[in-house]
Amino acid sequence: MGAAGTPSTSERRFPDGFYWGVATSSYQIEGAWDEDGKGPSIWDTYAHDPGNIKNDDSGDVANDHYHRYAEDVAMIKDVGANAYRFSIAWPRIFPDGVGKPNSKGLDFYERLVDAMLAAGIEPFATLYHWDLPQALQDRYDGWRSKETSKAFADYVGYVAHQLGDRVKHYFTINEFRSFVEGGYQVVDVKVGGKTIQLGGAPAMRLTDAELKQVRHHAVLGHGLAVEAIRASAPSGTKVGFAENIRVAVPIIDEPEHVKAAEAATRERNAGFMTVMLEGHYTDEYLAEAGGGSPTFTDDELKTIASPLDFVGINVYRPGWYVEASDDRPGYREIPINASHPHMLSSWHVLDAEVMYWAARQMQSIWDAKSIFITENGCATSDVVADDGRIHDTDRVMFMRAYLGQLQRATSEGVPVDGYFHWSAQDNFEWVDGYGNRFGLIYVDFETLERTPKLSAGWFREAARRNAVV
Ligand code: PNW
Repeated sequence: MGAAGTPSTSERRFPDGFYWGVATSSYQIEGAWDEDGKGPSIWDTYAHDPGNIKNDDSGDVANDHYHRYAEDVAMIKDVGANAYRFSIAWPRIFPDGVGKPNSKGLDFYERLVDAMLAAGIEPFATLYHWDLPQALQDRYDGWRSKETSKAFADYVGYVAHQLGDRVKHYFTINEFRSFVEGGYQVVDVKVGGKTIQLGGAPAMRLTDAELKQVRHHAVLGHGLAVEAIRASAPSGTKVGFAENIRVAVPIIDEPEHVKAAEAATRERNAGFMTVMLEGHYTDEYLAEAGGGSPTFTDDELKTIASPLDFVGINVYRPGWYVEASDDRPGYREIPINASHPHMLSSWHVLDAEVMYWAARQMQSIWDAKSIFITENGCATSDVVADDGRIHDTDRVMFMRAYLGQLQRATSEGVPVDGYFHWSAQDNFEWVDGYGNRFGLIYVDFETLERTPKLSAGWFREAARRNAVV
């Protein structure tokens, strides 16, 4: 507000009705890994195998959110969020992947959703955040088989039918790219004379050609799930995906470079985002040297590109910097400099402008009409200070910068309808265990006590003002 109580002209406001959300996923916070009839997931198996996760951490107990959900919903309300993106653990609902549903598993999500609604928080459910029922891994080799895509749709149809009176927004699958590339093509890297396996569950080592088929089954699972939601949820239910788009950032903001970056983003997301939004694979993708071509039918492509109500993108870092080129394919990649700043995670190259370009390209390449930022956040080296507070100034810097770029996009008419901060609270990280803290709320993993960080206060004020503060 300006001095006279009028909105100041420098206020960087978001559109009215903007959703201010926080996000989590089931395996990373729930714990209760074998309670109330839940079946094992591939992440239970993977984390129980010594050496796979730093310090041999696992999600067995995690944040014990399964039992503390009421406290957690109250804290989400306290940080000022009006939306919460949580994920549903498939093996809680179908312990065996398919067959008879486990009513106790569903009961948990009903309690959680009811608590959110009572607190005035809009539930956004993600239906797959990588915790595949182990039974489907054993039976079908997971997403190597189309049977898994079909089983996914059956599970989704059931959930949408059961929760449809209360949950109006669904994300089918979280980060296709991460679980496909990371899970089905693990790679060895040498670090200090030791060989480290990079990747995660189910830790398969497929060829490039085989990997393309897995990608195809993942996007097919998404399309079948969209159809299942249309068939089983009340009309008005909205659905989209949550993909970690890799974004080409133009090195100069001039039309020729901007166009080159769009071409690069479209091509480099060909196996996921592009086929889901365009209904065909690009010629370049199909012709990639040594990559083979997935087997698919025209009907499957139609399903994969089922119309969506919104698109969700997880935005953390620039994928590449790009400049225009006279040579094919019309763009050239610029390597990221060794001294380029990054956040605590070494992969987390810092450049807030990726937020602007990610949102803008969803509109300019694919004419998206409703966009959600389904994840954005960073790990920082948080400690409880002598005064009992957690001074995560770098997370505040990060949020102000990224949300500033998102506000820039909305002010130019890019239709962004909400933002979900990753994460609501510190949690289990897929490879780093409990060492990497992404939360607005600090969690002491000995006592499970939760404490809002400095950044939680920033978020609350931004949400209250619906503006960058
Ligand atoms: C996301 N990258 O994964 C996941 O959806 C979350 O489950 C996870 O906790 C979070 O990020 C933080 O790690 C990512 O390389 C994986 O740019 C890779 C990247 C970004 C996010």
